[in-house]
Amino acid sequence: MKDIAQRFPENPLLLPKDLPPSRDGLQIISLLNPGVFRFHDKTWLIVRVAEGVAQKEGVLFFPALNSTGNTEIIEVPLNDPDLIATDARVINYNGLDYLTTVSHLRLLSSSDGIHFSDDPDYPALFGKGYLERFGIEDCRVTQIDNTYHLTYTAVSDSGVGVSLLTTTDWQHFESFGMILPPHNKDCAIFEKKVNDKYYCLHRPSSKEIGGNYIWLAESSDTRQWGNHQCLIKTRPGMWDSTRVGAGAAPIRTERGWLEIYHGANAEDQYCLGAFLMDLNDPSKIIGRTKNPIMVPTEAYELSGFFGYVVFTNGHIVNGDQLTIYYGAADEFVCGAHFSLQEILNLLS
Ligand code: MAN
Repeated sequence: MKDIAQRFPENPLLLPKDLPPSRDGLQIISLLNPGVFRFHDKTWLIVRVAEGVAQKEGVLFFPALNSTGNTEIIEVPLNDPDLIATDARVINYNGLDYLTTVSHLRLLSSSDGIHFSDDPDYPALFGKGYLERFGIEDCRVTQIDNTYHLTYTAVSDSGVGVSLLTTTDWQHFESFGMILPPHNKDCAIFEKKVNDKYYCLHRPSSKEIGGNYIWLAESSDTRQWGNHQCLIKTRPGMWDSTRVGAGAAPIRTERGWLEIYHGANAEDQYCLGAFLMDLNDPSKIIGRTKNPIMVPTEAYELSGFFGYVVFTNGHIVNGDQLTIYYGAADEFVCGAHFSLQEILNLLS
């Protein structure tokens, strides 16, 4: 299927081999799903680094942080009847869920938005405490005045939730703990208040009644969220039939708040679409794209750690040009340009 993304010819911008692992005994399996922001006249990525353990025949190794914050390596024979390992991303052992990789977040910067490098002055962020035992993932960055708000997925055996950090200098961080408890992820805070209230999009999930839908919430301080409303649902028979989740902070346009979101179908194929919220009342949806604006088509999107995936949670806006950074095949970091006008014209 043809889409309207203009992919960078330099893609993939980052591959797992481009960075060193955080410690001996681990290997980087994927670099993916970066949050994006401008700081000191540069474009920065806060990249999810997913690390795993080199596998040996007949045995499955997987990492988890222990109570002191160090990585522990768990070993299970592949023929163990209590092991279910059919998804590259998650396993179930003895009735409990684990991840095959543990993620942390690394800061990389670039003057041209294409070539990114790390800087020892800006250290990586690792999961802390029992709610981040299986790592931290998929950080969205929202700048409100001089403060950057980081909403990220905190993963542990207690569940998957959204936690908040703030910073002004990217060297010192203040933690506000888990702001949206399990099961919840894909939280993007709006960059401007609407009618004197902060807003965020988030994605709770329900296994019984309900589904994987995008919700809206309000707050007076970005920490305590209330008045939750269900905004965007999955659409049966379409590319976003099984799950939908917000990308980065909504983009303020003349016509409304434009949100780029991901949608997946029953085959776990991830595409991108867009919807538009009313400028003065974001709970009113005034348009949604019928077809995806981006579909996995390139080799680096079709095969990798988890193929047929394009997933974004970070972008830069410059006039009509929207530059998204995205995770391709859950393994690589890539970039693509869009015209905002072209996306707005596809809403119905
Ligand atoms: C899903 C996938 C994984 C991720 C877990 C926990 O299984 O998105 O990549 O690690 O959720 O968030």
